[in-house]
Amino acid sequence: MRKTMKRGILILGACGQIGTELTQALRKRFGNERVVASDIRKGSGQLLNDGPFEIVDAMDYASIEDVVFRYNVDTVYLMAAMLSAVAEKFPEKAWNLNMNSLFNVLNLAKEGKITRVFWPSSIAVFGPSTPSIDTPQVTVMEPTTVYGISKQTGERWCEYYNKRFGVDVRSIRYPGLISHTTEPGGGTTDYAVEIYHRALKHGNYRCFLNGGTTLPMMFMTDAIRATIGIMDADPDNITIRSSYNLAGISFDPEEITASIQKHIPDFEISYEPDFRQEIADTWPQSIDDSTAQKDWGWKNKFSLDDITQVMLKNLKPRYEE
Ligand code: AKB
Repeated sequence: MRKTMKRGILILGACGQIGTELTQALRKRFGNERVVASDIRKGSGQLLNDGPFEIVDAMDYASIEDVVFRYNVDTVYLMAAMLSAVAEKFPEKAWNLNMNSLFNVLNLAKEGKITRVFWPSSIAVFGPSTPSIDTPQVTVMEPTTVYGISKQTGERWCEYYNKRFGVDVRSIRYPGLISHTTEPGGGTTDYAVEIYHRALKHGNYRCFLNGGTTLPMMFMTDAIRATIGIMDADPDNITIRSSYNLAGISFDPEEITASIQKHIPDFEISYEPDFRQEIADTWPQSIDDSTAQKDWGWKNKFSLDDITQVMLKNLKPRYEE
């Protein structure tokens, strides 16, 4: 009997906040050799040592195509992007990166060189005119940030490539993500990671958002499970080809402070909102993800107190003398 070689999986932007943990999870599941990590520059030792790593610029079609051929890749996770806060500083750069990388991957799929694409969207696709509590899957979307505009546009292109060319592209609108393994990369929700580091290192934190700014958030373990879950789903069950709403938990800086104070009673927070407050004010407070639940069985697991416990336990050794 002829043995068919298992095809490769490529992660573009593997050294980023989601990419790092996604690469580890996919390697654990499919074997180190099948999962090719790539980024515009070399990342951590583990990503390089555990399996194949390639320098790839996600804006360069030819360099992605080359890796796709060399590793017989059939699935691409496009995790390279410029997030909300940095994108406001470099609007054109953000637009070029976020859109060109998506076109490259969608076109590879359209040309039959790969068969499946995962592309991350975000709660940033929503704007001030969107209902902010239990934001529905289909609703008004008038994003006011560069990042949000690029994600909203990307969603439309994903849907278009699926309907017009049959591209199997799947996507999630990630909320703010919290992880002790990887640092966030220039987003508006980054405070929810910084706060744990500061609590352990200094016992206080000056927050760049106001105390009552409620935003949708999620622990990285749940986000990775969601990413793998949507890619595992039967294509017939994926009824949304733009991007799925994904709910985790919702909290504001005061609530995360209270959660940390259960472990570090003296921890103090102060507020000095900057330009990121304006971005946060346009985003939803909570998300209705019933379509993801129905279509591919999504359910969040980690509560705020669960996250706090895991974050403090895992970060503590770093700050102990
Ligand atoms: C950001 O804050 O820009 C990101 C996001 C919500 O997509 N974490």
